[in-house]
Amino acid sequence: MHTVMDMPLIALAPVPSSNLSVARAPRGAAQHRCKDVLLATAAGTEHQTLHNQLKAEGYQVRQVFDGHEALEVLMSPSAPSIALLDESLPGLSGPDVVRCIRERGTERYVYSVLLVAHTGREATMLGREAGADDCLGKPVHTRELQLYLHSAERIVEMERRLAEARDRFKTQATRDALTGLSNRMDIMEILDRELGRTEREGSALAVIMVDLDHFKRINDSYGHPAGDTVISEAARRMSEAVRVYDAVGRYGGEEFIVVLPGADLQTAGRVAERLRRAICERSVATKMGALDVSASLGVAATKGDGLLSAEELVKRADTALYQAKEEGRNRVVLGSAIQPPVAAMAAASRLTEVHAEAI
Ligand code: GH3
Ligand code: MG
Ligand code: MG
Repeated sequence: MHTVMDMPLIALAPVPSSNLSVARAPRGAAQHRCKDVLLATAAGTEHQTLHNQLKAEGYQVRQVFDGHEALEVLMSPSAPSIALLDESLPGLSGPDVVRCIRERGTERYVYSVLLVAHTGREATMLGREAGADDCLGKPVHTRELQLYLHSAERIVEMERRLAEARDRFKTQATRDALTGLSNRMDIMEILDRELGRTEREGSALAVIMVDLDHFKRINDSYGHPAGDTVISEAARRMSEAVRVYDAVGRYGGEEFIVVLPGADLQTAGRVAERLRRAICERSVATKMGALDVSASLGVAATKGDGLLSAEELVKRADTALYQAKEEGRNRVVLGSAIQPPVAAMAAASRLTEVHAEAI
């Protein structure tokens, strides 16, 4: 149990009644968050006193004595969210450090307070012009510092919550809730982006459309929840079977689309066969028992010559998929083999041979 004498002096400083609400510590997550602050002062100034005050306030202090070092810390991904910067730092001045981080942009917002010799209008305006959030007069007054830090924490906490909400909305807008894969809009955006790159670089790109076979029967016989389990497991198996730079998305229902940057038709055909096997090689464990599942896949590719749009590529892959269904399901059909039926058969048998040795 602490006695009044054990408490840091900082907590005993008088608070003007009009400032009471400002002085209150921020509520909620901010209180549990690791409090991290950058203290950048010239060596020999009141740095030790400030350091001690910040420690007493519960901050983890990163201390530097040079403007360039301060900039380096603030530009790093693990930068503290609050920075106290002396206006006259060696190397790079406090205002210059702030100007740099505002111009370059930091991963997260850095609330910056300049420690200034004169708090007159001129100095404050210069600080704000550089992008500082506040200016604090030297020598730093204990209680004043405490109040500035609380303001900083409120802003930092608000920014953290906004970033969290933005990430949550982004996930909801781009992910499919059942499988965690990219949703249709997101995978089509990925395809568009990759197609653009393909055309710039003159490289190949392939698309595979995947549709689970007789899926309605699974739903009808074992119920929708069991069907959901099968869809999720098929998604997981496909994700595991592709390279990190390939993208798998849920196109809708029990249909998926896979985007393979750099893959030509033959390569994509081999990947499709690997996916087919990954989906059907083991039954899927559901609450209704182990269920067998298979899929039909259609493949289309472009050489990066700009002749095919994303929609045309998908359409070609879809037509190939339709053909796979027609031919009896649980198989891969290559899109380019579609037009002349004889060539289609030749390609399909070629594919089976290639797979036997390559997969
Ligand atoms: P085919 O081999 O020709 O593809 O036959 P199919 O039965 O798979 O094709 P169809 O398109 O007739 O049926 C797809 C079924 O997928 C119908 C629909 O109820 C079901 N489905 C779509 N979305 C979901 C989902 O999110 N969960 C579950 N459990 N079923 C879904
Ligand atoms: Mg189906
Ligand atoms: Mg379908």
